[in-house]
Amino acid sequence: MAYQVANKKLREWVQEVAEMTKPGQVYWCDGSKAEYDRLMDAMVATGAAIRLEKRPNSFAFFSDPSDVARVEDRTYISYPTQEEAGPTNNWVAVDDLKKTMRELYDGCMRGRTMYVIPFSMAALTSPMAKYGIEITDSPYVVCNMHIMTRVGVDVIKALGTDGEFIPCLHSVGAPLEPGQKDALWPCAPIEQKYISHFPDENLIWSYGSGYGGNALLGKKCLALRIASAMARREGWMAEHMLILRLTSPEGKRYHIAAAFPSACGKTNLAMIMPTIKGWKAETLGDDIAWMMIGKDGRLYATNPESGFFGVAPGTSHSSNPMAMDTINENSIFTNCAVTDDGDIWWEGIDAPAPEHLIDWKRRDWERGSKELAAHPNARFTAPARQCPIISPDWEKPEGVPIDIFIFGGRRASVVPLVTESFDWDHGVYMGATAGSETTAANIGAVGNLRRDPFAMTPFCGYNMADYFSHWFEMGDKLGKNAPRIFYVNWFRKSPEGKWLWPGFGENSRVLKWMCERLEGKVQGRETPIGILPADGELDLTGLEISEDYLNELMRVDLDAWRAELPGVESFFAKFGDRLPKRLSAQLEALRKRLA
Ligand code: SAT
Ligand code: MN
Repeated sequence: MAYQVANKKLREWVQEVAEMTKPGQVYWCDGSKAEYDRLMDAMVATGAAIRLEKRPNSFAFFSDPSDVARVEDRTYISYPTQEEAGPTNNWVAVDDLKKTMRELYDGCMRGRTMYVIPFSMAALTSPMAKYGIEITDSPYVVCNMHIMTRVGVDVIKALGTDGEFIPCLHSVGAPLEPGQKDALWPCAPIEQKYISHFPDENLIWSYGSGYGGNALLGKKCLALRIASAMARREGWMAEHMLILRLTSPEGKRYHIAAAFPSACGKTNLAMIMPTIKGWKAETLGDDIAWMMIGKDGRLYATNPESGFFGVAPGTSHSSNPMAMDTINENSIFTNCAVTDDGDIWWEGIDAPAPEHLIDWKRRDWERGSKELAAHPNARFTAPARQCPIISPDWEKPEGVPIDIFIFGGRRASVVPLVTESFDWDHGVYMGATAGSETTAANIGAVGNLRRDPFAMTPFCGYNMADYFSHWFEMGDKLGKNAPRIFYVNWFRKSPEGKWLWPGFGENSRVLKWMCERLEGKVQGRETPIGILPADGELDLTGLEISEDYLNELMRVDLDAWRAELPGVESFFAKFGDRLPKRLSAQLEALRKRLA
């Protein structure tokens, strides 16, 4: 151990895990650059990583083709009873799941180094900070955690002798026999993968996957699943939301938190470059928001992460220039293609495909090949501070006061460009019924509509019905200080299948309308589904968009909305008696408005 650990519980837990997993050695991480460099050098030496000549201190990794995304089927929320996990989560009783996993963990780190990573989610000095300790046998995970969280001895110091930490145990599940050659991306077969959460104990056990949210346990596991359960107990919120600051030409600031399912453009919106004159945007977070009611009664948000783990394909100087500038250096690229001159490439990046690439399966790839060079869920890991428009306040301990919540998803039809809720309860209904067509971020069929309440389906650490109640309770506590709630759909298509809305920076036009709603500058138009922009209210200066497209974007198709009601009803029915009455009341009110 390179430093003293005064926390007895931590020392005991690490020892207990080492006895179970039987690693070759135990290494306590200090979060230093030297540590990062050493681990990367070692991974380059084995061939697990490729150093990218074109990007200083940046590396490419390729996962096993069976280990490319979060595995929702293998993700468990474990309580003594299934009722506590609710109908949207996979559940196995605590004792059974622990028994199964203990057998897997037994000796699983043989021949490997067991790394102990002390990390903080949110700035160490933030009243919202939570400290975690991740134990992992993956040096790739250590390096990613260096970027995505605040790793360091300061956490050990802050824990003192008896401070609370969230134990996060991770193993790739691939023990090495003496003399056995290691895989370039070790992992376990799918049926042995378990991403398990024990919210009653604030405990995370992950086994068998080295990829993203399965393995970087500070992210979805801690900052959403465990944190959402803590937040409910403690009266705050842990949400799957980006945070952004918009400043009007008059200098007025608006803070927006927006929830979309994975791979629906959250990172793009978080780094938006407004196309409307005089409006400026700053990024505070792209994936997760922790929010607490401040002394003034408003809701304050902080981003618990310190990096971006963004979807690479489709990211370009036109879709997201700020992300492109963020990943120039000190970045990790996973499942992207690599060029002959040592740069990365993916489908939808600015440059046309070069003649030759190494694809994400480490094979030679030739221009014109029918196969994708980068995996659709290929990712970059980059430090948030490298984002050119990162807000100077992104690490402010108390966070920023939220004015606007946005929900949304990918819908080719039915849902208009933007709708404001009539009030908080209606907004909670909008969040609870949010739906999206599925993407590559989750393993499963792409393109099916699934209800994804608050974009939290894969991330809610307790019964979703109780989570809905928690939203109502937070609204009651916030009262007149509650953020206003909007629903957007950037993805509506024409009958011919063309995008109706240009999206990206042009989305600032929609954000501006929201801010003007807050100021009472625009009246909007009341419809049965909520308040839409009245004619002429959306600032379209300098945008070429046909009247037809605009009408279709703003069209409230009453028949289509009526046709959605039975689906919502059966979705709500899943929650039985636990569904808050206020939510069924919203459904009935909508049904009446549509009649
Ligand atoms: O792999 S992660 O869960 O971290 C990314 C995502 O799906 O949003
Ligand atoms: Mn996400």
